[in-house]
Amino acid sequence: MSLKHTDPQAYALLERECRFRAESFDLVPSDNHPSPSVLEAERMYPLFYSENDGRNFYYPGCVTVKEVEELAKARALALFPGAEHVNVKPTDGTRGNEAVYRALLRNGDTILSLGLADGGHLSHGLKWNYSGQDYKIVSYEVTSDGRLDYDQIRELALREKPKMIIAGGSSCPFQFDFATFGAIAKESGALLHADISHFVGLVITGHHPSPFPFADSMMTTVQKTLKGQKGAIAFCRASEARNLDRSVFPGVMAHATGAQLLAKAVAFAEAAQPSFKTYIDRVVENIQALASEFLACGFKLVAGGTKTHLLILDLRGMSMNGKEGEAKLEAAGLLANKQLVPKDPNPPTITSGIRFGSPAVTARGLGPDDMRAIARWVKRLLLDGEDPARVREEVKALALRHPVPGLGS
Ligand code: DSN
Repeated sequence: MSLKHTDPQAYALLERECRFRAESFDLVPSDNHPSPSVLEAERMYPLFYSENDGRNFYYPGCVTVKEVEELAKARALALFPGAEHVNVKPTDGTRGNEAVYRALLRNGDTILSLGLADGGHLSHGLKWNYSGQDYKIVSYEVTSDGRLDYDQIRELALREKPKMIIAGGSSCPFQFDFATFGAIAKESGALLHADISHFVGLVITGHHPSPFPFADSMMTTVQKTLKGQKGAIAFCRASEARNLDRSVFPGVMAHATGAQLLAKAVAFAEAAQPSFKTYIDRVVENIQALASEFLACGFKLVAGGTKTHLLILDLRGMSMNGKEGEAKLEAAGLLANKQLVPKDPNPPTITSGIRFGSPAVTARGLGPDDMRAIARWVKRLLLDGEDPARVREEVKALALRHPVPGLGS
């Protein structure tokens, strides 16, 4: 019996979600569509407990899953030349960062990280997150034109003497110069931690500098530009391997399922293929096309453009805030999220920006011409005040020509 017959109510929700996704475009830069092989690996692998700390297993029947984990580890390390040790178990990025901090820091230590309003992540020191509660956070900021100021970062590091500097964030149209971060960390006696969750695919394919050999630790999620299922992986130096493994289990989490580990292993193998490079080349080409067309339409962009897979419309000075803009776009089937801009006068629930990314639409086969069409739809909705219902029909027509991988048409 299929779900349709055993639980029609749940099935109706599933069907509605799939239809909505098929008829819309997901431009949230942290979203992506894993390949059918990744989805199959996660769906088919049997569910059972296999808790372990890398040496000791606490359940029977773990011979094969142990090999799955080793395969995922070997494939993850192969993606990042210079990396020394990886733990492939973290279930999400916030947990992955927590495991790294607990392995390398003590409560009360100082962390220097990018502020949330400037593109940082909540696990880099938000006061309502464990990171902001267990550590003393000092923030570096971006300049008013949306760029990193390495003189300011160096000055803060030398003055505050942090135990760790974090390079990375979730809303960064600029790149991280890890060599410079490494030099600052060395000079100030800090560890360097890289959170490359957003731009990991660009690192693997040479579109963004690698954190290695400069970083002491690194964390990335797997579901963003890496195109895997939800999850994370954390890296450290070989000398800290045991610390990190124990910090993951039993430190901050219990069980990573075999399904999660196998899906990661499959995604890592795919990311090593030439086709992944072709995909990321297209992600970059597509975001550049979107950026140019937005500028031609009269929009302002944070940092003036982008060197990654995402961009941020700066709505300051316009009649609409980020929240209102997001709602208009959603009504037309264009999913892009409200986003704080540097020195934003609005709170995170309102914002003055909208963040767009190209990973998911590129996975559906869209190209630069389609990105330019998307920019023009956004102009009609946000600048010309056109009724979203009219744009919705055009969006739907294009979306249905580009099925979501794994969902069929
Ligand atoms: N929530 C993710 C994002 O949207 O960037 C980061 O974890």
